[in-house]
Amino acid sequence: MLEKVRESDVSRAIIEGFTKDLLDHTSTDVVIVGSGPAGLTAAYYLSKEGIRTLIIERNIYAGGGFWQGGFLFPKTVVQSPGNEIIEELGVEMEEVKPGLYMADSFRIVSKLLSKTAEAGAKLLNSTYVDDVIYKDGRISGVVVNWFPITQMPKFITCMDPIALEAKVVIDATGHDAAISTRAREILGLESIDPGERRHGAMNVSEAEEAVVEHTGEIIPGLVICGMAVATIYRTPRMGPIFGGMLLSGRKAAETASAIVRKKVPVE
Ligand code: 48H
Repeated sequence: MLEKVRESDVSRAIIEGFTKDLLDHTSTDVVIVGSGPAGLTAAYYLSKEGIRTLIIERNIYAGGGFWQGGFLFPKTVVQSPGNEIIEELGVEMEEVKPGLYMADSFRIVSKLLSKTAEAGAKLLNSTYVDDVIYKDGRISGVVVNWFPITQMPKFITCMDPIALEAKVVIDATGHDAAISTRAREILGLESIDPGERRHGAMNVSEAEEAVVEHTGEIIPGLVICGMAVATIYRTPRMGPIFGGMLLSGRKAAETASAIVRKKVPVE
């Protein structure tokens, strides 16, 4: 026999639980925008360190492009030393060539998600970041709204967003580089059409090195990582390999942690 439950108790549990999480993060240490491989890896390392971390994802599910390898095939390939991050999660990888590793995408993503949740990070899904807070020369938070409202007819979309403050915002929005693009526009550095392709042609090894190298604090209070780096710095694309995304996410976590703890940022 299943426990008998009152409908209103189910509603109350959802409303109270969600409201508590949101209130806990109206002002937090780090907001990560985007839950692909780079953003999730950053969230995993930050929350493991006890840093209050909120991931914001416009999709209903977290994982971004990490649920598939190339050509919609769900096999994830990484090169060394990216495999060490995956193996640290407890997922064994097959070495397909010296230094090149492969495993089922859903094993990796589900492990990364569960370890990140267990470490204390919170996920605000179906929510998109529309703008940033910019004060005293720093990015100091994000402006958010429900993603479904972007799909509604224009005449009923006059719904104001809310703002969440953070000591550091991480742009992990992938190809869009949505947060860095907006921040650079505010500073008069860039004005581009949304969706414009900005990375270079494919060159796996150069692309992967460049993503990790340029990961860092791009504007005070804003750290960029993952594919967004290739978009902003116009470096080559790497195609369906994820070592650079993972190492970039880890470097973003180190950089954000240093800012939160007011240490010298990672070079
Ligand atoms: C809330 C947003 C917003 C917004 C976007 O695309 P991702 O998987 O990004 P990365 O950088 O972690 O990984 C990139 C990788 O998946 C990839 O595309 C590669 C390696 N390409 C190589 C190539 O040659 O093409 O995840 C980004 C996430 C997604 O889930 C978006 O839904 C989310 O960010 N997002 N969430 N507010 N404004 N913009």
